[in-house]
Amino acid sequence: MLTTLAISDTTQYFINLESNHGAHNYHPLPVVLKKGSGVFVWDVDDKRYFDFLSGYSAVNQGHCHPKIIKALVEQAEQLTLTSRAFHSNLLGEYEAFITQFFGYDKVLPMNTGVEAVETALKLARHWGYRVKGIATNAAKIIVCADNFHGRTTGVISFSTDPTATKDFGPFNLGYEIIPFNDLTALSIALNDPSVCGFLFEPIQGEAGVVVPDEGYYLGVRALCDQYNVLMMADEIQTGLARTGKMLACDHENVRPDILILGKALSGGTLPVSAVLADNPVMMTIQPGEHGSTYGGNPLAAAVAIASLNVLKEENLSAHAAAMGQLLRDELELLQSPFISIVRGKGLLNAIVIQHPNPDAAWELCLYLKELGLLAKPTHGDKIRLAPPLVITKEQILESVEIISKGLKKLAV
Ligand code: IF1
Repeated sequence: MLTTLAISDTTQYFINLESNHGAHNYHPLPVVLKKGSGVFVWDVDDKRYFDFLSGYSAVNQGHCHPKIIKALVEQAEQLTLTSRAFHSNLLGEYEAFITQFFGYDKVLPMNTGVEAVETALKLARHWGYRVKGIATNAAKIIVCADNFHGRTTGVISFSTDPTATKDFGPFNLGYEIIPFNDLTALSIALNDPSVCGFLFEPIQGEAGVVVPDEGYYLGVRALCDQYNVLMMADEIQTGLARTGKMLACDHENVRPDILILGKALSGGTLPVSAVLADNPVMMTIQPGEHGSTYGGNPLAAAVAIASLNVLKEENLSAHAAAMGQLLRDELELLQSPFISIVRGKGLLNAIVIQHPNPDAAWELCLYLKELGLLAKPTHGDKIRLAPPLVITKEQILESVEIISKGLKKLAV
C-alpha cells in the first residue's frame, strides 16, 4: 500500500506556495485545480476528475454553470456593491423572489454560512426577549451533539468537536446540547420557558452524513409548536436540492420557523447566505441591530436568483433523488469488504471504510484521485460522496467503477 502517490513538479510547486505562505488550517488532497465545468474539474496538468465534493455542496448546479456565470458577469459590469446604506435595484427583486420561492414573509441576506447561522441565533434571541417574554440574558438555544454550523467563536461555543474548540475558549453561554435524532431529549430540553430556539442540521454533514429516523422533522415541528420554541433548520448543506428535495425538511413537509441557507445559493461563485422567517420573528430586528457590508449586495442578489432558477429549471431535486438512489444501489452491489455502511439521501452520501489500516480512507481518496475522482475523508473513516447534482446516470456508473477499482487497490 502506498502512502503518497507520485505528484508532478507543477502540482508540487503550487502546493509548496500554499504551504509556505498560507496558514496551515487545512490538509487538502495533493491535487491543484485550475478549471471546472459541470461535474468535472481539471488540475494544473490538465488531468480531469469527477468532483465528488462539490465544494462541500456549494456547487450543486455544477461548476461554472453558464446561466449563473452569465448573471454574475452581467451584473458585475453594472453594479457590485452599494452597502446597505443605500438601496439597490436588485435587492428588493431578490428578496421578493427568494421569499416567494421558499414561502416566507422576509429574508435577511448575509454572506457566509456561519454568518447566517449567527444571524439566526441573534434573531431567535431577539424573538425570545421581545415576543416570548424571556427574562433579559436568560435565553437558551438547544443544539445537537456532533453538530457543524461553522467556525466563529459564537458558533463553536456549542460544538462538541474538540478539534474545533480546543484552545479557542472562552465560549458563549446560552446553549444546551442534546443528542441528535432524539425526540425524548428534545422534549425534556424544550420544557423550559427560557428556551427560544432549537437549531439543527436536518442531516448532520460533518458528523459523516447522519440521517435521522423518519418522522424526526415532524416530531421536532410538533415539539417546537407545543413549547412555543423556534424551529431553526440549518439547511446550508442539506438545502437547495442536495438531498433530493428543495429542502431536506420537505421530505416530511415540515416548515421551519427559521430557514438558514448558504453554499449553493450562489452555485459556488461567491459567498451568499440567507435567513428566512416570517414577520413575527424577522420584524423583531430594528435598523442598526444587525447587518454586514456585503450582505444583500447586487452581485450576490443577481447570482442567487440565477442559482435558484437553475435548480428549478433543471429539476435538480428529482434528479438528485434518482441519481442518489442509483449511487447507493450501485455501491451496495460492490459488496466491498472495506465498506461497512453506505448512507445518505439524494446526492448527500457517505461510505464508512472498515480496514485494518486506520488511514485507509485517506489512502482510498489518493487512489481515487489517481483514477480520476476527487473525494475527501472526514473523521478518519468516512468518505463523503456528493457530486454536483447535474451528474448523469452514465457518469454515476463510471464513478462507481472508479470507486470499485480504488477499493480493490486497498486490498494490495
Ligand atoms: C470548512 C463540514 C461540510 C455547514 C452547515 C454551516 C456551515 C457549514 C451545516 C458554515 C459549512 C463546511 C465548511 C467547511 C467544511 C464544511 C463541511 F465538513 F465541516 F461539515 F460541508 F460538510 N452549516 N460546512 O455544513 O458555512 O461559513 O463555511 O459558509 O472547512 O469549514 P460557511
